[in-house]
Amino acid sequence: SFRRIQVSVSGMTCAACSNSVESALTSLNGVVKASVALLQNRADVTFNPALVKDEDITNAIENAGFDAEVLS
Ligand code: 9UX
Repeated sequence: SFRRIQVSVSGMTCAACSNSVESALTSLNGVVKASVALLQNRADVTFNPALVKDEDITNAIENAGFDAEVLS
């Protein structure tokens, strides 16, 4: 079954920021859904845990230029 996590994302200041985080997450093979809420500083990510680890999610966000911490 898929795993769904909430990630705290800091450093996003505009809609282009949240769009780029969303694109970075969606482009990971194994991520089935990613939605980023700019005002809440949150990413909601659903993925196949056989293909993606939590750390891959935070690395992708950090590589896009933001700080990330898994909340749940
Ligand atoms: Mo606009 Mo968001 O330059 O960093 S993409 S503030």
